[in-house]
Amino acid sequence: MAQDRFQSHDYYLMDELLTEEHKLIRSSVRDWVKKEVSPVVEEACQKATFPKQWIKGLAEIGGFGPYIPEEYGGGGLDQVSYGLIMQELERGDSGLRSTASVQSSLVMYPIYTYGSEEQRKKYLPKLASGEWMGCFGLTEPDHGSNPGGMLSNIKDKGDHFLLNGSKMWISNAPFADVAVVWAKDEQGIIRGMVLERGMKGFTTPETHGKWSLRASATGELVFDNVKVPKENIFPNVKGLKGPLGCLNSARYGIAWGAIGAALDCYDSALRYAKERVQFGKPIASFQLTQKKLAEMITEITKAQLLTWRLGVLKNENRATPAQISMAKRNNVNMALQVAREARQIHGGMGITGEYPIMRHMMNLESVITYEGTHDIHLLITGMDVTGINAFE
Ligand code: TGC
Ligand code: FAD
Repeated sequence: MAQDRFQSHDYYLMDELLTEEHKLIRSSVRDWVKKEVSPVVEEACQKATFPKQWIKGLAEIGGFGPYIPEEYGGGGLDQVSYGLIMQELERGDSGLRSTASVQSSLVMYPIYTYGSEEQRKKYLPKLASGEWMGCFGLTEPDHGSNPGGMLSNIKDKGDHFLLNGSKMWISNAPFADVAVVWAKDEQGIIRGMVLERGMKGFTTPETHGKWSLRASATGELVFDNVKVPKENIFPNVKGLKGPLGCLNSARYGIAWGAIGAALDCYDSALRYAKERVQFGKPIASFQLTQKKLAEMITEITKAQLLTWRLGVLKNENRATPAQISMAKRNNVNMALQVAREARQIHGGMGITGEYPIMRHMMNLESVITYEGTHDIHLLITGMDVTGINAFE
């Protein structure tokens, strides 16, 4: 990628709603992304590798467990700070944000929220420092949007459970040291547990051939009679609300993250439109280009307002799952549309790695599907406003 010339855009003076601490956190993450991510991200995507050196940096900037209390190694920050961190990371690359949001919201959050004190003390500090990386296994080959139908199961064997089944499409799986896994017990009740790499019968084959999120490692989790000690089961949650509760937190982070990707595309398109001359004029002087740019910044601004308000509600423990669904769906779709328009503004250059556009666009094709697809979130909103469940 050419030099990272990103400058952020704040059309509605949203910065006035942020504290000095928020702005400091945002600028330190932005600086780190410019210095450590932008110079290597294009090559990492071309080669489909996750740059492992990012782990140390992510830990240093507080990217793992920003809102987990400090006594467990987390940052003790509020939800707006978490959102801003996700925004800046995804400005760099959705795969980078994925790595951080899985670790924070899908691994640390459930251990903190559903785990025993021993589980919290054992895992959280190491996850916060990046010494251990985690993954989250909910999706199965035949159960994606409908995780309640999962087939992975545990059988009580006295002092341990025996786990069988498999998970698919699991971010961070190929290198994860621990996995938060959801499986049904003999009564058909979903239980959560922590697996550790090295447990006999537990393997994590990598998924190859992705055209999207190429800088994020994805894999399967395979459980072949894995002995899971009883102390590894989460004592404080039972049922589908366990994994779905984690998704609230991760989807919230994605709603912010998508704004980062959109801002990067818009910023690049605006600069390119002013610099690129055709028919003797900058292409920014053509009304059709101005329409694209004006609509992009309008949609970004609406998404920023939505997300900021959601952050305030989340800080007050008042954000509902349906409100989070609305923001995830709106903002990811917005970012994808912005990326597509930005690609057009860049002309042929828009398909190259000289600019971040095509990479963001391809990444967002995963983001619009994972953590609940675009249509599933629409149906969650539909259910919320009508009171009628379209899934039944
Ligand atoms: P349903 O009967 O509606 O609900 C079952 C129980 O769960 C409760 N619940 C929630 N609790 C907390 N938060 C939420 N968002 C919740 N939504 C529902 C509900 O109250 C009920 O509780 P209880 O006590 O009555 O038992 O469930 P359903 O089977 O009809 O499914 C509903 C549906 C389709 C909305 C849900 O299953 C869904 O969201 N599907 C999408 C699946 C999904 O998002 N998978 C994501 C996998 S993880 C991932 O993609 C990580 S990508 C990471 C990265 O790289 O960044
Ligand atoms: P399906 O559920 O088969 O859906 C296919 C299509 O049918 C979609 O368009 C969907 O909207 C539609 N559809 C399904 N049901 C309905 C309905 N009732 N009404 C209308 N339309 C419907 N999962 C994890 O557990 N952990 C991870 O870390 C993780 N990381 C991922 C990383 C990547 C790169 C990707 C691509 C996925 C990841 N996932 C992860 C899985 C992800 O959450 C699922 O892909 C997603 O939930 C959709 O499931 P599916 O792919 O099986 O699609």
